[in-house]
Amino acid sequence: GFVYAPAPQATDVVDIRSSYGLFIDGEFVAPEGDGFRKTVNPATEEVLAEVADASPADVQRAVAAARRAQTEVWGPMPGSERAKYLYRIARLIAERSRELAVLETIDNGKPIRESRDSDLPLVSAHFFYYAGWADKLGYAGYGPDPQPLGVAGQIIPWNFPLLMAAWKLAPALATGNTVVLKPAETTPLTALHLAEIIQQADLPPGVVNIITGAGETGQALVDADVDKVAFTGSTAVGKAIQRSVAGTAKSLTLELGGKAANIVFDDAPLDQAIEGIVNGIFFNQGHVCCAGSRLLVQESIAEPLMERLRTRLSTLRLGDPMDKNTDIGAINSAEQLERITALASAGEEEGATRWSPACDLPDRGYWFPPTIFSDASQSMRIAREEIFGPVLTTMTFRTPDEAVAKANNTPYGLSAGVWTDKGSRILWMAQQLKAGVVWSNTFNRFDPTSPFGGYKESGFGREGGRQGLAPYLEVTI
Ligand code: TXE
Repeated sequence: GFVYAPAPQATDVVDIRSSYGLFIDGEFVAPEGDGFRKTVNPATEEVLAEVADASPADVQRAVAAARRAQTEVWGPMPGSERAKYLYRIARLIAERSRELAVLETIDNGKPIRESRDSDLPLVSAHFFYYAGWADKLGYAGYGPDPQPLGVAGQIIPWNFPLLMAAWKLAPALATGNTVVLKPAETTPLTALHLAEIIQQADLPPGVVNIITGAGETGQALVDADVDKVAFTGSTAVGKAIQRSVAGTAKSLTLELGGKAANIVFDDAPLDQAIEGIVNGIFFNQGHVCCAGSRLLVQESIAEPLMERLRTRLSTLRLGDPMDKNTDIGAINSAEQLERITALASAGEEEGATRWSPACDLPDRGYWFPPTIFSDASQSMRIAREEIFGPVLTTMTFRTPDEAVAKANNTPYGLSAGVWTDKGSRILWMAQQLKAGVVWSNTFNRFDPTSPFGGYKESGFGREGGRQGLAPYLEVTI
């Protein structure tokens, strides 16, 4: 059954300030325009803090600081020295991981078990990994180290706030670029506490600048004097950014939406597959760009598999994200809840069968129950559009060819999952699937050594691994 208890503010673990300025040139400063916006705990709707709204003039101040730091300090610095700073940041994040996990959970709504056991370990691992590259960029032996691009403007979403900051910052800094980073307006707090860590690590002023605000601030950053724009977010905004940088010399990488197929063959290890399906779509309330949001099941096992899946869903606990037993936390914002609700209603209207386990949703906060659609067809909106919530759309297939055709029948191409006992089939499927990541007999597994990124409208460029260095260098290695 489902349990719920009101979320405590947990101020004994993390010291949340009532107001946050912009982190520019190594200091927290007031915004020029005097604008602030509130960030709330989505599980309680309580206001956590007010956060500065950076105006275009603030953005320019941050970019100028980054430019100076890049040309005078960070660019000329030997990679071995840059590595020391990155190792220091990695260690400080690991030391302060409890505080950061709690802060992430109360600003984002994700279960503490996930922020503690998944987000935070991956955040420090990412800095450790790229610290190791900083002094090895000339390894190919063709001469001096490849040069950085210069100043990077980075814009990130709200689903993995600190992890996305790490994915953006670590490779940019390791390669000698400086950064102006804008977190999402509903989840700015962990990036601002990371700014404190950056101060604590004595990073030279201006190497990392963190400016808060909404879409207008992001747009001002894209239009500013930056050499590179790196964006993770919606496909619509990604395309708008692509139009903005067209006709400039700015380099661009985009990590956008997804509609991943999780494909289960009749010879799959079923216990494992059930866990993989649940993890694939309900991890982080389904606010995951690579979520396994389309379940493709081989027809012969569809009925028993759905039966087991429903039984498993009935054991998931939705409620207080700070409770260590919670599996499904809060939806990040009222806007996102509206989007999910509208798409789920469209699924019903288009004739799919909707099912959720019996569950009482808390009175306050933003919540959506784990939901499965069966009898869905490829033309329905729930099979085509990214829902970005705890909603699984199920379809069936008979042959491997049909599974591939259905899996690839989407404008997206970020990830896919294949569940089967046959190694040869896994390899064949991995060749056929048009997706940046193909998991076999697992899902949502991340490691800083593996490149991640999309085909088609899921974007371009890779983050993670050696490939994640290339988008920040003039000459790729
Ligand atoms: O995204 P936005 P939203 C998808 C998901 C979700 C939908 C909408 O389907 O339902 O997008 O989410 C900044 N110029 N994903 O509206 O607006 C914004 O401030 C520059 C998938 O929250 O794309 C934030 O920092 N920047 C995705 C960031 O872009 C702009 C993760 C992302 O917000 C801007 C998030 C502009 N014109 C949503 N407008 C994934 N791939 O993981 C907004 N921003």
